[in-house]
Amino acid sequence: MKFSLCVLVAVVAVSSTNAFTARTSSSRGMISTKLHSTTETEANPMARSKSKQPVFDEVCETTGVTLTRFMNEVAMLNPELRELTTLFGAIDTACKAMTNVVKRSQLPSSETLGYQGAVNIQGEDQKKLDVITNDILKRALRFTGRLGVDLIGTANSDNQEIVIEEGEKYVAVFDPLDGSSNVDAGIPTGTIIGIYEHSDNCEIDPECIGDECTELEAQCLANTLQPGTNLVAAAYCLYSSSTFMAITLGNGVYMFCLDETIGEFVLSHANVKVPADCNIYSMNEANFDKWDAPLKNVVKGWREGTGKSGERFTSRYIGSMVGDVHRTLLYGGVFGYPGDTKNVNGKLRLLYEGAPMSFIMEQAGGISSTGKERVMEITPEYVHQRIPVVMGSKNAVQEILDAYAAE
Ligand code: FBP
Repeated sequence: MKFSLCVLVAVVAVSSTNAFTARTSSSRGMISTKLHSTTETEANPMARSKSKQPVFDEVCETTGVTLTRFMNEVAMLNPELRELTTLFGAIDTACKAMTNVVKRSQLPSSETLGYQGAVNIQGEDQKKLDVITNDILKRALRFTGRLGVDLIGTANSDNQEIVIEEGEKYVAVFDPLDGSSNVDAGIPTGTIIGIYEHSDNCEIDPECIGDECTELEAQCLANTLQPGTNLVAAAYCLYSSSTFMAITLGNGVYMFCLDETIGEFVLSHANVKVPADCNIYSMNEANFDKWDAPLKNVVKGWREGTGKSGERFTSRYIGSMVGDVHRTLLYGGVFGYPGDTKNVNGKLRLLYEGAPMSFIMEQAGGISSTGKERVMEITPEYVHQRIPVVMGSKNAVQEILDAYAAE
């Protein structure tokens, strides 16, 4: 009864405005526009074109909208997104499992302590948790049957494997446990996920053998190398004092907090907007001397209160991208892992860190750039390509872009 009551309330609530009339004629569009306020949506240059924007029925948020319910409503109002919402069902379950594994990981009895004793394709020591979280999410996504080619094994920071499923719609890329170097100290970590549409020129005959396979697999791999502007959805899950999941389907950012008493992610922040102005920067300052001059000058101005805003900034840096970006979305600020004289492309991977997090930041009204280019417009040349990234409050990030442009 609560569900229909809730919806009923919604209709009545908005009847005074023109939204109700909208409900009778192609109601859905208007309702979402209404709740997002028409002007706001029009003013949000990042909002996907109307036809691509999923619509939500948000009025129920006050009564506690679970992620499952939220996705059901999205599917109901946007039948073309039904398969995508199924994927989010798997992501929901996997993130609940991963938050438990992470939380228990430091218990003496835990099997997940320490290193796997192997290195991943990038020569980094692999933690047992990296492998376990990779398997949890890979299996959860695979068994939705919704992934055309899940190059998860390949398109993530850890190991090599391709799984082929015929004829489905999406490709998933993800970093199963971003910031895993912090996990043994109980510092926040997270999972980052990007969902692309799977293009058809990737039909692999599972019977293929030898070089023929590798040729076709390479073609499929290329299939994943899409710019962020092709993302249909992105999400991160933060494992910290609370477990948060933030998602975008191309029409705003929605955050859900895990209520462990009911085992559900519950909508906690609807249509998140990162403050345009801020006084926080978040970068590994140990690399300061190796940064480009434009960036150094801007950060120096922020430290001294001589920057564009005249505000003296403070510094916050967890060293886990998901944690630093989550705080930036809520409090405002500039998070970045810029290039420097040692690592010209910085440290973050474009495909499964930079692009998905940039999609979320842009959908929240922020900016994400290399300093010179919009991260979302860069097409990866290879899976583990790294990219310099600065993202966050638009006026502060713009200050960095202006400094580079003036260089
Ligand atoms: P991993 O994907 O290997 O965890 O590395 C990414 C990361 O941990 C980011 O989450 C974080 O922003 C950055 O590296 C921290 O790097 P550093 O320790 O050099 O500041």
